[in-house]
Amino acid sequence: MDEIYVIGHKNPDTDSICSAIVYANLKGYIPVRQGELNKETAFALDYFKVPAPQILESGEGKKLVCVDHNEASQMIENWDNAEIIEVIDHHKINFNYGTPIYFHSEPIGCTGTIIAKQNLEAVKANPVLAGLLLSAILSDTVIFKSPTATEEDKAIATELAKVAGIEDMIAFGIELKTKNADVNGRSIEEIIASDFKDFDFNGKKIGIGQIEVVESAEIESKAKGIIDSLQSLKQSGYEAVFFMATDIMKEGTKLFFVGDPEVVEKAFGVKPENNAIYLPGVMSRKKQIVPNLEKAFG
Ligand SMILES: [Mn+2]
Repeated sequence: MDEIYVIGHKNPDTDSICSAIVYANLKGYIPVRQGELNKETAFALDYFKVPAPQILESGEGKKLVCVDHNEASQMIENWDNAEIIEVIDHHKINFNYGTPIYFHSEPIGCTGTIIAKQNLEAVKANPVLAGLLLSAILSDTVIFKSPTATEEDKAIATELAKVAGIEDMIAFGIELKTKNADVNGRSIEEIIASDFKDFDFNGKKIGIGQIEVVESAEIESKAKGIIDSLQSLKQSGYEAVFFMATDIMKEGTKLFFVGDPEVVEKAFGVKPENNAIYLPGVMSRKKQIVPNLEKAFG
């Protein structure tokens, strides 16, 4: 039988990595990744003593299960010469495929929640798998503060925490979330690239990066460098490029951008100043940024 690879999105986050590892483990498939681990994911793997999946450079000729993404712009190179056999995701659906496949999507906080739900007994029998999915859920839901988080995410996470031996799940979540928030020793380009996604809005290529911080003053003091960096990204072929600096304590996002300010004003109803707007209560790229921009650029 051909080997089957489980893969998350480009610039993988904790959900993409941990969901791939767990699903592969449950099914006898091989977990792989697109690109480097971020610090938060590295912490989670280290905590539960799990090795990082190998990097897969190309989908050419491979059988793939895609977790945590379903858009072509976030898929592996040469995915169109791969055979996608299954998708498990919680993002908006932008998927068109020539043959029937398994496609499981739910409007909940984390792919890890879907995998835990579908395989609850097996996951509960394995503290390491439970710990990995718990990490994914705490990460994606920003410790349940994100508007994407549901009661189901919280209930599943609570069960997983017990199995994984994590007594204080919120404290563990804060420890996890602060790993990526540390901007020391990283260039602005690295910070923007570490959680950056490409989107296709009506034929227009849009890039949206995000950092979640626990104290936003430091990142906001780098505004000029951020705009310069977005500008050079834009010149590589984007209609517009955005960078969300999300303060998970204040629960709000400073949205930096280069592109047409009128479109941004139309999208969010706020007049930009110095290539940025502040959006109180906004924490989720998928739920609070992408739909507005897709409409405004449409
Ligand atoms: Mn996810």
